[in-house]
Amino acid sequence: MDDLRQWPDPVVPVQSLSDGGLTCIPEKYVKPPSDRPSLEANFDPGLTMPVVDLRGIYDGSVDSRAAMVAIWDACKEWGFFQVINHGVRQDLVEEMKGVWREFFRRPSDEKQGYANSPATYEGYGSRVGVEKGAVLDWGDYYFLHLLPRSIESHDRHWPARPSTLRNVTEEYGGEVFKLCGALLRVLSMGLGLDEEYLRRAFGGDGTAACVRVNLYPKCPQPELTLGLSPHSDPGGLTVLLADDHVEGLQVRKDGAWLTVRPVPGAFIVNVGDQIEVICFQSPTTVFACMTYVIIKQESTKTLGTKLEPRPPMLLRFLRNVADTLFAILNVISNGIYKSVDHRVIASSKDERLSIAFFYNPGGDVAIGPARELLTPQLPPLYPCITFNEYRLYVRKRGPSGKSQMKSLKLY
Ligand SMILES: O=C(O)CCC(=O)C(=O)O
Repeated sequence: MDDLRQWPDPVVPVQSLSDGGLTCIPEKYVKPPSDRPSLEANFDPGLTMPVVDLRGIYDGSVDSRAAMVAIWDACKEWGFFQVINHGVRQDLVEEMKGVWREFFRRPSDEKQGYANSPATYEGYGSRVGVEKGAVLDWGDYYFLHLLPRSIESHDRHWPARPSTLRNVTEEYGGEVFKLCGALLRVLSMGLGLDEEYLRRAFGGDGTAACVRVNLYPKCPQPELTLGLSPHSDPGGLTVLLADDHVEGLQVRKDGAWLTVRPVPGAFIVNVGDQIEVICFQSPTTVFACMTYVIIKQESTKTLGTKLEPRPPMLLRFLRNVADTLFAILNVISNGIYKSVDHRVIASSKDERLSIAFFYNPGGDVAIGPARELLTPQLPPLYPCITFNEYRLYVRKRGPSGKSQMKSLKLY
């Protein structure tokens, strides 16, 4: 579907369904059995997301090295970590949650005045992706561009009430933006690059930021649906302010979905697709990548001939071996920050609010693997495309996990 002016089906805010006191969710929210969440067995006390104290990073004390190493490890093993002492004032954080809760309590007609379109997503919405007849998620959201100033959402997209919402959101955005700058420096250093590398790659002063405030209303049948389908974040870094009282975020770890327990006062940070693309080919993965590329190329050549539509068994076997090797080495490699699938489960007991801040490359900045991390033997695995092109690609298809990124791979 190429017409991004309007949604393919009428959009009904989930909040209005939930407030209407439904006992069964409408068919279009019911996920196929394989995509439904298991609402138990998702805590593993021995496997908790790393929590990093950033105080040392800011004051340059002896703890800073330990914090940096913890961030690098978390980005490789989890693609996610929580941060405490992150430098964003707690009263501002509380105000941010307060103004947005208040917005979602405004009358339905008022909120509908900000209804969004798939062209830019700015405003009040309830769906992601424009595939007609897609199974929907049990959540509403509000999306705004904050930076650079040249693309900040136009006045008409900003809710007029509560009257402090815009100031609070801009101030909060400015603070979290600084936090992301500090984290990006740490990530650059972990790749052996100069500390401004990733910020420059994102377009320097043209680096972009947007915010998505998610409201997951109470759901009468949370076992049949999801608040937000599995996806990796298309941009650079995400800083999530999760609900203090209601859990819901699940992260895919070693093939299983783990529910995140937010630490009070912490942000949850995750690596987006653009960072994975930039640092994908570190020297430590040369062996895995070369094996993978050569065998994949061979089997693709064979696949392409009319005479032999399927690759011979040996090649298929080798390709499977290469895939497995590649996956194993990815996990243990020193040089990869991963963007990882996550999703949100719905709750029958409580409504949940979360605020995702996205730190992204400038829209027309072309992102591809860092040249510094390539070797002559190693062709890039991802094409170089602008962030706007990538975002459009993702939006047209809707949330579908890491398959978005994998489908772009050159080999
Ligand atoms: O609500 C959450 O916990 C996660 C939100 C999220 O993943 C997103 O907005 O992209």
